[in-house]
This record gives sequence, C-alpha cells and structure tokens, in this order.
Amino acid sequence: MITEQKTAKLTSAKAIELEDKYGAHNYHPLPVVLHRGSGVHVWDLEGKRYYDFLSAYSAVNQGHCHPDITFALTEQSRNLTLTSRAFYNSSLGLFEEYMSKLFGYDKVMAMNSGAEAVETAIKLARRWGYDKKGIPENQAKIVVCGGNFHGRTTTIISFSNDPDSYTGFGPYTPGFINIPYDDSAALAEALKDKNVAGFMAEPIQGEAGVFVPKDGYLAECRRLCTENNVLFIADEVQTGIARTGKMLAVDHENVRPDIVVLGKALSGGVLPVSAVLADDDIMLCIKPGEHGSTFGGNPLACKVAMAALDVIQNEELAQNAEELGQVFRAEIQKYVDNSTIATKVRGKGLLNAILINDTPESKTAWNICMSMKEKGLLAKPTHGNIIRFAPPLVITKSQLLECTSIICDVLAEFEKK
Ligand code: IF1
Repeated sequence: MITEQKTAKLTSAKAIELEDKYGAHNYHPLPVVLHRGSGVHVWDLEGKRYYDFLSAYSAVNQGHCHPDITFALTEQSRNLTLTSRAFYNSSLGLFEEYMSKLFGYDKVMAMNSGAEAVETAIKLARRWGYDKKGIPENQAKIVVCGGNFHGRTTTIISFSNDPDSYTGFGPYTPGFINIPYDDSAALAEALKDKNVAGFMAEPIQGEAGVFVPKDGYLAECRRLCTENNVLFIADEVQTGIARTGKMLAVDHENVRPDIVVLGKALSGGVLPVSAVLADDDIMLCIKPGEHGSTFGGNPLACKVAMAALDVIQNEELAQNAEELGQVFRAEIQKYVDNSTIATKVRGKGLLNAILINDTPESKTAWNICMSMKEKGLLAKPTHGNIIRFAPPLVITKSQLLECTSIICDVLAEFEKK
C-alpha cells in the first residue's frame, strides 16, 4: 500500500529528481517517466501516451504487458518461483524440451541476463576448444568483431572497441582477437590460428548502429568456421525472437550456428531470461558443478519464456516484422531521397535505424528524439547520429504509418535551411 500511495502522488519531475539523488548515474535517459505499458504504447506519469520505438532494446517484441505472458507470470508466481538447481523443478524440463524442439538444438542452458548467456557461450567454446579441439590449456582464443556489443561484464568489455564500454575497467581478459565486421577475408585470416576455439558475432550489429552485413556474410562465416573446426557463436540477444523478420536473424541465410545466445524478448520483457543453445558434443563439455547461477532456469522464468515464445508463433510476429519492416524502410526512404538531414535508413524486419547528417558529437539526433517525444513517439540515438527504431512486433500497419508520419514531420523540422 505504501508503494501505491507514493506512486499516486509522484510526478515525472519528482521521479527524475529521485533517480538523480538516489540512483547511480550510469545512464542518460530521455526525460520521460514511464508508468504504464500496453502493446505498442507506454504512458508517462501525467498520462501522456507514446509509441514505444525502442521496445527496451528489443526485449518487448511481444508488446508491453502481453496478457498471455503476464498470466503465465501470475499463475506460476502463486505456485513456485525459485528452487535453485540444487533440486529439479517441474517447469525446467518442459522449457528445455520446448527450446530444443523450437530451435533445433540438442540442449539449452538457461541463464538470466544476455551478458550471462554470452559469458556462458565463451566458457563453452573455451572448454570445447580444450576438450575436443585439443587447444593447449589457457591458449584458447575467440574471434570477435569491431563494433561489437555483447554486454558489460569485465570479460565482455575486454574485447569491446568502444571506449565508453572499456575505459577505466582494466585489466582486461586476454584471449580475444578483434577483426572487422562483415569482412570474411579477415575472418579467414584469423582462423589460421589453430588455437581459435570460436568466432562470435551479432548477425546484425545493433548498438553499433544497426549494421546489416552483406548478403552471404553469415553463410561464409559458417563455411569458414566449419572448414577450420571453429565454433560459430551467434549472439541473437537483440536480433533474435522474430525481431528481424525471422525467428533468428541467421535464418535469413539458413545458417545454423554451433552456439546460439538468446535473451531480452525470450521473456517478452517480463523478467530476465536468457539461454544458450548447442548440441551435445559442445554442451556436455561443461559437467555438473562447473557453471550455473541462482536464478538460471527458475520455474517462473521457464513458464514466462514458454508463454512469450507461444505469443511470437501464435501471433505470427516474425511475419509481421518482415512485412512492416519493409513498409517502414520504404516510407522513410521516400523521405531520405529528398532530405538534407536524414542520409540513410537501414535494417531488417523491425530493427531499423536512420542516419542523421551531422557529426556524432552533435546533439541533432538527440534533439530529433526530444521532438519525437513531444509528438508521442519514443526512440533514442545509439552512437551519436544514428537513431534506432524498434517498435514492438505487434504494431499494426496503420499504427506504423502513423509513426512514420510523425518521424518525417520531425525530420522536416531539422532540415538544413
Ligand atoms: C545497456 C546497448 C543494445 C545486446 C547483445 C548481449 C547483450 C545486449 C547483442 C547483453 C544488450 C542492451 C544492454 C543495455 C542497452 C542495450 C543495448 F545499447 F547496450 F548496446 F540493445 F544495443 N548481446 N543490449 O544488445 O544483454 O546483459 O543487457 O541482458 O547495457 O545499456 P543484457
């Protein structure tokens, strides 16, 4: 009751003040205080409605507070939320079977955050490298790509080339080789090193600014990894779960990675659920007691994730993302063709970005987002002058066209005079 009473009196200004006074300053949020969400919409504390074009960085693909997912949450929360893996529970095996059959891998390891799942993939690849490939102990290397974003743990930022991610957090974890993204010749060269256990990449680089690699890049990565006995690890935390118009972004090229990393929309944004998929010869390299987490595979997460995946399939959200992504890019391209401020629109499915014609240091992209906020649409720049647009995949065509109209009206305000 105290919480409700306090929320009832809270204003956006007060909420921002509280976060500033009592919260870590590790983000620079757009000045909007969200209080309610449903489908493609969120409302602030004063009751203003917005289209959400960030979807919590693609964690809310199914739409905010999807009733089927919240039903699964509340039902399970009345029975059993957490057992730890010290014991079996009646939901984990069902979740594991569901994931294995849906994605076509022998086994799944359930974790919580995306970074935890990425760390799990790194440990799996290293262990496979020692046990199966015969890499000398502590010599395993993993090839990663420039512009990557895989999370914020000290090991993951060790192989980032974004100073904002790694500066001041050394010493860094060794064992990573950084090559240019979308450059299969560079990968071929790196894989000559016999101590390489894995190659990890995002099928589309989200944070870097929605970089879609050339057609065939993923297939060539697959071929090179197979040829060199190296594990291909696809980080689908942001691109997975129908976001790019297929269940997985690698599906666009019919590529089957050795390890798939999932997170975010695996739970529909209801609670942290992540997972690593692999076949037995890789997954069983980790033995009992060698990896885990308190909440990994908890009954609540398992039921929520199964409901979230049901929604994706039952509502054909991958197909909707594919169709409406094309509508989005076509509408914005018509504007870009005659614009001085918007130079490019790119993406796949409903993971898109617009490039703004200004320096990365300029505030133009931020100011465009602030103006869109005033017009009821929330989006945020990634790096400097690139604005990501990623609505929940439940958006309808008429809603999408209303939003492209808002976006173009705002861009027009910023045309170079
Ligand atoms: C933040 C970025 C996006 C991810 C990929 C793993 C993770 C992420 C491809 C780790 C997480 C989030 C993290 C969040 C903002 C957001 C983000 F801007 F940071 F880079 F989406 F692009 N692999 N991305 O995108 O998953 O541990 O967060 O569950 O840190 O600000 P996580």
